[in-house]
Amino acid sequence: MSDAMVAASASEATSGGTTQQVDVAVVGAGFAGLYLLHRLRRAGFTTVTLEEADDVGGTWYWNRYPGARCDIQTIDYTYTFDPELESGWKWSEKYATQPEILRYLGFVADRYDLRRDIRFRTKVTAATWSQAVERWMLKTDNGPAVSCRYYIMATGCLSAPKPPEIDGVKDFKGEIYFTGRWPHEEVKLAGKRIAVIGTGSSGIQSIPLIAEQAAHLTVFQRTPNFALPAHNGPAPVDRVTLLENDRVSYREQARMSLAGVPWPQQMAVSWQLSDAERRERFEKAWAAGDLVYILTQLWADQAVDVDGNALLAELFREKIRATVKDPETAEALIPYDHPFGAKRPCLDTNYYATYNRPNVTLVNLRQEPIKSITASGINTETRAFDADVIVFATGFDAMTGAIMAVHPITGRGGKSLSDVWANGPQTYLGLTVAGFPNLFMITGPGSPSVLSNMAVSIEQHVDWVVDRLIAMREAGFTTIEATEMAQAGWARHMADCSMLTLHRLANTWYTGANVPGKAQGVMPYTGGVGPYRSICNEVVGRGMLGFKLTGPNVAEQCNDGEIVRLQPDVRLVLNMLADLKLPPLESFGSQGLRDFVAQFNASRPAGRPVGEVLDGTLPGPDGPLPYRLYRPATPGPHPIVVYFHGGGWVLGDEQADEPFCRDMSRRTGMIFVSVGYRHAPEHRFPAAAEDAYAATRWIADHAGELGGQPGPVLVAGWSAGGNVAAVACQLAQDRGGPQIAGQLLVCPVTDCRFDRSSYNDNAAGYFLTRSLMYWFWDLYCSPADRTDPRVSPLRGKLTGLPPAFVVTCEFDPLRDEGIAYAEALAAAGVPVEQLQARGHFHSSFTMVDVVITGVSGRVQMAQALRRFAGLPPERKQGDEGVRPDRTAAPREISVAAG
Ligand code: N01
Repeated sequence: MSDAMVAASASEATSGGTTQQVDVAVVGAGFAGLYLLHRLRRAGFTTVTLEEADDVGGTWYWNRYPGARCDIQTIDYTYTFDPELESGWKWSEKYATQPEILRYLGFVADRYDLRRDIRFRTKVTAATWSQAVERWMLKTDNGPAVSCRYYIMATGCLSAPKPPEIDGVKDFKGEIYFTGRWPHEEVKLAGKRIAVIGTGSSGIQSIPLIAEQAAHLTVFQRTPNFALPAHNGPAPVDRVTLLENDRVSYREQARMSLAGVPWPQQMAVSWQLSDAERRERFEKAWAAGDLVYILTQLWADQAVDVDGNALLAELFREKIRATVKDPETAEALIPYDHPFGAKRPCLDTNYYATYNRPNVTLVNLRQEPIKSITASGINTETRAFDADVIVFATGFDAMTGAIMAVHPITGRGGKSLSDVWANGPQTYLGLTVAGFPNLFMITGPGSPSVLSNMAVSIEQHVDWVVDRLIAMREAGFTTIEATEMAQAGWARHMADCSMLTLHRLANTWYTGANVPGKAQGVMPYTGGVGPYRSICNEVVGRGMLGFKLTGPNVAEQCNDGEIVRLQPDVRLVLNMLADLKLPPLESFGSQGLRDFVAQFNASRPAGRPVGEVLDGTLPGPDGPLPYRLYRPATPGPHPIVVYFHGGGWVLGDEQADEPFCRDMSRRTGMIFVSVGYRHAPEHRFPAAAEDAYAATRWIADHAGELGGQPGPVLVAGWSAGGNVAAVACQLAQDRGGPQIAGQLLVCPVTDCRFDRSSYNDNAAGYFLTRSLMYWFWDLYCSPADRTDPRVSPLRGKLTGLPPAFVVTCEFDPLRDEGIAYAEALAAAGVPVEQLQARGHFHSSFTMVDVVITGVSGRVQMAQALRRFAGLPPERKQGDEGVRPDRTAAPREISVAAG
């Protein structure tokens, strides 16, 4: 349809009123809307921006309460798209005030002459997609409706203030202010009795300044928050120097970082550091006064592990106790209900010290909830507080509130966005929604947005969207829409990412928990800014994966699929490995590959502390075999697990899977004895199998001497170690002992057939490749021997074997033979549970402390071993924060009849 015809039908649709016709309509003239307008115009799109306020600024237009400042250092919280703009503005402080940021946005608007395309004082009241004309029709409360091909919401994440949900607000006879809608004219607070409700960032920034003016300030706190002193002043010299020495790479590092500020990935984990080292790191962060720094730079497990986090939270609490003189007030101000960072922490100036002032009272609403607001003040359940002014610092209907404020947004087939999002926002990449063609959101739910430096995330989203519109125009496409499959895949990936962090352990606006009745779930993307950017780029690189594109004169294009099927940390590991650009591992030769693996293992943390680690040797069929024993710190005697490492019968030793053995010893409360068996090509089949059997028998016979429980042992192994563990169970049965109480087989080799699907599906790209497996087989076992059950246990006699827990990983060439073994055991009447780990690769479970999403699998493995040993399931290991992934629950395989 030509644009003239579109215009005609669009004006008919507005019952005679004039309709403004544009290519793109943008809602919002804040950080995102201004940059959008600039880029769209430059790209030659006709554009209008609709803005409710009477000037530019967005959040910085509305939030003018005393003390409002940004809490990302201003040299980072700034546009970076134009070097001349960067050199044309100099920030005056480390953290700029709201008036300065607003002046900056005005300066940007002037510089690019943006205001002429902005309709101020204009609210969009409804938006409807017309499939017939392939355009959006926007109704407004001021001036003509707008007909646009593309509708982009740049409405901000924290723009819709939340109603206070307290009875009696309208009865109050004094003055009422909302931090998020602070008046433009001066508010006179001096000498008044002031009540502030709310202690989030807005409350914490404004309370010290209000206290300086008020006759008396009463702060009503429902939940205490962590606040770090900003130490505001000039921008820190070291950061400015870093930026000015190489602006391009500084900005690029920010774009690829976790949170949009260029700090490196922290590698040291809390338990590798002494108390003194941890304290030193904490003090440095406290002095730096930088939220992103303290959120990311102390130790690697601070944001993913409740124990690692608790160490930091406790140091924080000490600071609050040391600052607030009255111990009862101090205790009330200390957060205990959420891990540090799970809820948005705050940046403050004199916040805690303000409670030492004689004119400030803290009311702990956990002890005396607000009953109502009256004509003269606020009544709690136990007291009445008179006030001349009430300040609501009660927050926002975050992330979805401003989008849903345009109501209804009606997509294809008359679907309303509020219905589609009734159970929480569903998006693809946080940018688009299936069923709503040509609608984009900037920093929408499902993107890193509020967990990042917004300036960086906004620029990335704007560039991505405008570049797509340009590419579509060049290719002749006129509509773009996310597919349901892509959107569902993104929801799964979002859920996988949020399993890694501690956000879901807090009641926070990140999850919608602050708004009564709102569907709850972690709304921002928690996988990090850099990974997110690379995913968005990958979508484009893979032919707009997950999008349907149509146009009048071109064939429809739809590469349907899920952009990320790997677990997020697995994806990072595989990307890092891919960046190494290694040749095929088999090309190293056996000794070369052993050296490579040894070097690789030397750089990883050894694993968490256990009670004792002992080295020894045991007699093998052809000489002594080394072993390493891991004893739990709990009182013994403990059951013993005989463990066999992975490495394709060629690589590794009794120390190769040390982090896994330590982790499992702690989780199970059992002794793990990791055995160094002989390797190919020096010792070919059946050396490894015979060693495994001999070691199992010897360890069972000497359990007492090893400090273990006499009686049956358990066996476990990973990969080729899983193979020899399975074989040891069969040999024990054939040869009359020892007794084995259960077997844990993690990604085991079970058969010599290479034609199962997983060998093809996962032939390359997941570290363990098909060609590497072929090489391992060739080194270990001649073709004539391969059907022998001592190397292909799937072909053995399975009836009567010990109960088994078999783990397989989706992206592993060995996946299907593991599944086949579990099914064959079950068919033979062996009790079997099987964990099919979605999104994992061959090494997921042994890369402890790297692949964090492997925790829930190891928890289940430990529970299985304890069940096999007749022990109760309980063993606390500090990662309660990492809840088991319900989608990855093990399945019990029923015993097939006959
Ligand atoms: O809002 P909040 P905010 N009765 O939701 C309490 C950004 N920001 O405006 O925690 C009593 O954080 C509520 O209690 P609880 C920043 O991302 C940035 O302060 O729900 N109390 C909480 O204490 C920030 O996170 C800057 O139990 C009630 C407070 O009100 C986000 O905006 C500055 C209540 C609300 O805190 C939101 O911050 C300011 C009730 N009925 C904000 N309802 C910068 O520096 C709510 N509360 C860039």
